[in-house]
This record gives sequence, C-alpha cells and structure tokens, in this order.
Amino acid sequence: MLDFLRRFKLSYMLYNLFKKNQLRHNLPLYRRYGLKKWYFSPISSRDFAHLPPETNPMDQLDSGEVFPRDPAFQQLPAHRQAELLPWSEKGYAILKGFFSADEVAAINAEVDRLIANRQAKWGVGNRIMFAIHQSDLLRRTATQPQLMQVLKLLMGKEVELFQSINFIEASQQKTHSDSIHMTTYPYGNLIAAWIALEEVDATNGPLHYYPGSHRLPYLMNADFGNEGTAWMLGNKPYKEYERKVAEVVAAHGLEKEVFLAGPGDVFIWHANLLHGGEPLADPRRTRKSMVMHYYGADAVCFHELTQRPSLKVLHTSIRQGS
Ligand SMILES: O=C(O)CCC(=O)C(=O)O
Repeated sequence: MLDFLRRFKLSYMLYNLFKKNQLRHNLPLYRRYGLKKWYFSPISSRDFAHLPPETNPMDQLDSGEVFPRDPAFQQLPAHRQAELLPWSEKGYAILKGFFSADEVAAINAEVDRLIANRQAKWGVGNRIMFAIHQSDLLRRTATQPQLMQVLKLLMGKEVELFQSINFIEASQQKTHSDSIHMTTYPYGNLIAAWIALEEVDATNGPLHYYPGSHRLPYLMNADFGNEGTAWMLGNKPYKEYERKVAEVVAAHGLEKEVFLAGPGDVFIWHANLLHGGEPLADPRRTRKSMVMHYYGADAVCFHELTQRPSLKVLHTSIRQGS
C-alpha cells in the first residue's frame, strides 16, 4: 500500500496544489515549450521528448576561449583563473582554500548548534537536509558573493540556490549524475558546490568523479525502464539506475579520480558530471562537508525520479535561525 501511494502521482499533485507560490514561475516556461500543464502537474523528461535535447548555451562554448573575455573572470587572481579555465573540458573546478579556517570553524559550530537544538532535519543516509532554511549563517555561506560570481561564470547565467546537504560522515554514495535527482530543461541548468569542512583523505570517504563525463548523454527514466504511466511513477529500484551508470562508465572506459581536500577547499561540478562518495575506510572518522545545488535561471526545474516540479526557494520561506 505504501509503495502504491509513493508511486501514485496524484499524491504529489495534491501536495503541490498548495505550493502555487513556489511553482507558478513554471507556467510561462511550460507555454514556451508547448506543454499543457497546471502548476501542480507531474513533469519529467518524457514531457520534453518531442523537443530537441536542448542544453544550457554555455555547454556549447569553450571556457578556455570565453572566460578570458569575461570582465568578472579578468578580475580574479591568476591562480583562480587557472582553476576555472578548463571547466568545459573537465566538468569540474577545484577552488583551493576558498573558505578560510575561521569560516570553516564557524560553519562547523553552526552545524553543531543545529544538531544540539534539534533543528537539523535528518534525511536518508545521515545527512542534514536544507539547513539553509534553519540558519542564516549557512545560507550566507551558500550564497557567498564570490562563490555566486564563480557559479554565474561557469553556468554563463545567474544561478539560484535550491538546496543544501550537510554531511558529518562520508556519504559513500554510488556514482550518479545529479541530473537524475534535480533535472532541468534545457539540460545543464544545475550546478553543485561542495565544501570540505575538515581534512578529507583516502580513509574518510572522499568525493570521486569522472573527468569529462558531463559530456555524455543525460541518463533519464527512459534509459532504465523507469518512465511509469500517466498515473504511476516507474517501479524500477534506484539500484537499476546505479547499474546503468556503472555500465556507461565501463563502456566508455572512464577513469575515476578522487578529491583529497583540505578544509575550506571547494569542488564545483557540472549538472551531468558522474560523481559519488568513496567508501569509508576508517569507520572512526568523520567527513564533515556541505554541498549546495543551484539551478540556472530561465529553465524548467524538476525531479526526474519522482516526476515533481522543483519548489522554488522564496526569500520568505527562509526562517532565520541565527
Ligand atoms: O558528498 C558526497 O560524498 C557526495 C555528494 C553528492 O554526490 C551530491 O550531493 O550529489
């Protein structure tokens, strides 16, 4: 029965019916793409199947050529420019020492405070979801002006913070592309920034990633038989998606890299970069980190697996906790 309700699209539609303020911005976009939908209707990649697989215009450009002409890029110090320049080719950028030791200490103290006050909203896999809604400090971290400027440069457009996740321990999450969880049309309108909040080495579950994998086709529900029907979501377990990703990695002979980070380092990845978390080799160790996901402006944003439109974060929906 629970599985039936989880897969029954009407349950999500009823929930969304009461979220008009956070969904109505989609209506002009639906009209632009010829979709006949209400603001609370289900949505998935299948709705765009009749259109060419459009992507964010930045994905057709070469960062090595366009960034040097960008005034915002020209103002960055030479070492940051070097970190950002190969973005188009690699699909990720590493910003060493982006946050200071004091900033990292303040973020960690804030997370401890949210946990102690029972304000932290724990999600699956021991992760704190959307703490940006409980903490002004974490929201300011996620929207720090220099970071937002870098994200705008990489996406070639304004970005809006959608979500944050704080980890105390390693995620150990299998390889995936964020675009199966937070999807956009045109594709490529999502970007993530991950902050190391302590030393991350081979034993406490570092991030892994596959350079260049962002250029492969986006894997969507149809690619692992999970499209479902007009009323029901697909019934394939998430493991089937992970299996499909592993198949793609093997078929293309992709080579995994691991990000060994110092506190304050930032790893930014493209919407379609294959990545995940390495196993925790030393179970006594924590792996404190915070990841934020941002949507690019002027795109339809939704969740492919649950076929729900994404709720826009309104300023009024942020409760200030500190
Ligand atoms: O922090 C990690 O280990 C993985 C995080 C991740 O894959 C994500 O947020 O998409």
